[in-house]
Amino acid sequence: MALKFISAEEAASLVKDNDNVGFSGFTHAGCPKVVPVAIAAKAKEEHAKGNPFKIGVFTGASTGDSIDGELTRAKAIKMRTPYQTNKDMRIALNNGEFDYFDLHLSQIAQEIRYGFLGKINVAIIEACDVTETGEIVPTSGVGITPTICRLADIVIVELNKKVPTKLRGLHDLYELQDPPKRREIPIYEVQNRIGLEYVKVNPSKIYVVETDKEAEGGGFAPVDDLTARIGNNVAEFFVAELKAGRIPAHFLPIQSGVGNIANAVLGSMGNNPAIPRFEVYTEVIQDAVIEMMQQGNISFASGCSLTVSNEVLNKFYDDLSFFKNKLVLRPSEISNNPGLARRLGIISLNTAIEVDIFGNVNSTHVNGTKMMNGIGGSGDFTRNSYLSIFLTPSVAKNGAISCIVPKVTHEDHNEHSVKIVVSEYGVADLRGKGPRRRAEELIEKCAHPNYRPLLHEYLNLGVKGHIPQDLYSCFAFHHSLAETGSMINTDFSKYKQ
Ligand code: 0RQ
Repeated sequence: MALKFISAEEAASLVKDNDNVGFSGFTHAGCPKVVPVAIAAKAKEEHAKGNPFKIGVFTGASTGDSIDGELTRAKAIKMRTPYQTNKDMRIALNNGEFDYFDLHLSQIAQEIRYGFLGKINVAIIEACDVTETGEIVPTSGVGITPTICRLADIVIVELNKKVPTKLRGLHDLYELQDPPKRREIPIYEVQNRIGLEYVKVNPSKIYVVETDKEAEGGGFAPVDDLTARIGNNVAEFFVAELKAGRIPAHFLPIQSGVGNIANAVLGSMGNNPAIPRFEVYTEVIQDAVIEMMQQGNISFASGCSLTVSNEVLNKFYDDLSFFKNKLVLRPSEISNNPGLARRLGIISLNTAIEVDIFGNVNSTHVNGTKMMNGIGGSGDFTRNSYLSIFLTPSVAKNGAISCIVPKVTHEDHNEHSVKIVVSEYGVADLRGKGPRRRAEELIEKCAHPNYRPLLHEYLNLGVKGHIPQDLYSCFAFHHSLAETGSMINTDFSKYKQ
């Protein structure tokens, strides 16, 4: 069957008010770039005519500005799930302009299949190849592509000519069956392949829009003193764990979160000669992973996306023959699968907004109210990893905020799942310790020295019980920040004792 080629505007006209639209990709990687912009323009036109036009936006994770930024600014969103990092979208969702449903990234595809989130009407997929038989080869990110392609009535393929068709073979696309028919996922080693190189859909529902848009990868900040100190602390911790036999000599697969700190930690691991070559089983493959594969420090990487700068992406495309048997891209329900995290013995590395002295972590909400990005994959991995590690600078906003607090204002990962916390000052090992010993460890090893006396004062307020949490003053740090502009002015004597 001949494929139907249409313009981006014609594709946008296939999307109706109130539709639920699923987008390919994960972070900016693999996301469509021209059809969402055309949908945003259509929304503005409809609004100018006084007509309603808002869609549900379903993705693998965050996206590029062409989706989250453009659709937010066009006021074209009724509901968004599951993760975002866009500045305009963050402001809009915190203003309550649309419903934002944040959930673990491993779960989004199955929650769509279970029918919990409504019907997906249209799927918009960036591809490097599409055939008349309905084989669609994604680009640099997968996300929920197999599920939305299967369930949508219409599949709009953005065929991006900038991405080489020889990418075919990089992906391993596999969709889980739903209970009661689900079987185990036959991945026993990081490099195992279990699915297809493409998504297969009925060609009659495919429309193709040709594009040649560049990827939207912004790049990473160079490693600075702070991120280097955190990275070195992690690397030295790993060396000690190897020596103690708690990490096997051949090491275990690493999951590493997104951002500059995670990128710097991987770099420190690569620079430490006592850490052996290791594998990566993660969701986002960042610049450092690609560089370390070229240097031979990482032997294999499995992820959901190549969340790399454009410069690194182009190098990757140029050197595909080197990477093709060392890297695989999977859907998010496989890359983030809790069962696989347990089976493979993943070591998880994620960044926190704040950590409390008893070991609970806030990854999402500043002051318990303002959404930053979302939980992403941090919960998928933390709860199920061999060893869960959180990274955080000791302070934020030039020291006005301590990232180690008496009580987190929002709890994403609790004391039962968090094993290790690392700041630029050191490594707090929470394993096998009760609440009071955990608190002492976190204060002495991770808190900024300026905040240690205040945190000890809180711990020693004299509260009885297993966790000495003072319900009157547990948010005194945050009150002080709101009232004086800094947590350092906290005065516990103001509260009922
Ligand atoms: O503010 O942007 O104004 O400078 O928060 O903080 O230190 O630059 O760290 O970019 O790695 O983000 C948790 C948000 C950290 C991220 C979070 C302010 C700080 C700065 C950013 P500015 P940093 P990062 C894999 C795993 C959840 C999802 C996840 C995240 C800004 O890592 O979204 O882990 N994690 N996914 O100044 C007020 C505090 C603060 C604070 C930092 N205590 N109070 N502001 N900031 N601490 C990825 C995927 O799932 C796809």
